[in-house]
Amino acid sequence: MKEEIEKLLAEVADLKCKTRKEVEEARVRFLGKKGEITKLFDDFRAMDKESKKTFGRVLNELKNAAMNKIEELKDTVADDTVSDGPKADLSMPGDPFELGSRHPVSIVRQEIVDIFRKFGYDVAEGPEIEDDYHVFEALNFPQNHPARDMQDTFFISAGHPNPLLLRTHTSSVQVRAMETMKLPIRVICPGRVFRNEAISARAHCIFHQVEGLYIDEGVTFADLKQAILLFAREMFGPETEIRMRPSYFPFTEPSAEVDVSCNICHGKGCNICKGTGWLEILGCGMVDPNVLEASGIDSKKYTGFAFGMGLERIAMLKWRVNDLRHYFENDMRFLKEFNTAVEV
Ligand code: 2NL
Repeated sequence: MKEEIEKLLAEVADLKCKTRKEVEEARVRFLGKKGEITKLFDDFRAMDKESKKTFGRVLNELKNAAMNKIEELKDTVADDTVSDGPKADLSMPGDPFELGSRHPVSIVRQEIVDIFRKFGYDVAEGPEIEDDYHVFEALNFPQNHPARDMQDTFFISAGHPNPLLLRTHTSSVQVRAMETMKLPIRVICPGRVFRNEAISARAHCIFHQVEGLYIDEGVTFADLKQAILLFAREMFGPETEIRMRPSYFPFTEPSAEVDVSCNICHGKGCNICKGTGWLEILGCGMVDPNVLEASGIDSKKYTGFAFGMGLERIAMLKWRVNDLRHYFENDMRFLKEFNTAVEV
């Protein structure tokens, strides 16, 4: 037993391993269930009391020496546990972090709002779920106007004297501005609007508008024309001309539709302006006295103008997109065309 212990002590002290696998093999050889040191312990148990006294301490020293050596070797050898498979290629590029881009409708909205803010307008927003009063009644829509029909408007609580509905224009936000803001009022109201329409290349049941309103003493149609001309030149370039055609809206009198000169063909005729040299961009007019009075504004003292435009239409003209549905489908190939990275 004595020689055996000394031999194993020397072997343990000299033990050298290059890999984890070799360390594990050494552990099994000395300390495993059938290992050499384990076997000595089996013999030890069969010894008489006297011999146990002699060998107990040295045998434990051998076991501790072996355990310490194995732990020590584990720390010094290379970890080859994954060495059989291919090594990771640390020169590979990482997964790219995709930057988002602004939606074209958001880009156009921001541009329009920024221009009117420079002119001194405040930005106002309001609820998408509105009541009949703020969408139709206060805006001088007659009771039998087709927009009040279920065919054109999404009603939420039809049959009620003042039913809830999804707003069909952002004019309701301006009505709320007239009810609450101090005069003079200059507001610009961007927002999402809803109409019960069949979806096509030119129409969608959800779309976006920006409307503007200016009310003060002595505001005239000449002020409206100048505001629209300055806006058009900021938006479409300093060479831009505008023309106004008479139109009709229940909430303005007189009313006009505004065209801007086509900056693609400069009047020569192209398929965007359909050969006319002009592109329709907005509707406007002098706020009807009935509309002012409905919101408690004295129409003898104050006058105002208002205008509204569809953002999808302006974005279609700006980027020459021929189908409105692109703006709603969120196809990454389309959205990536507008690669103005979002600032964070
Ligand atoms: C269009 C035409 C327009 C207005 C909107 C308005 C709002 C108030 C009073 C009077 Cl509170 N008018 N808004 C006026 C004229 C035209 O929009 O073609 N929009 C897409």
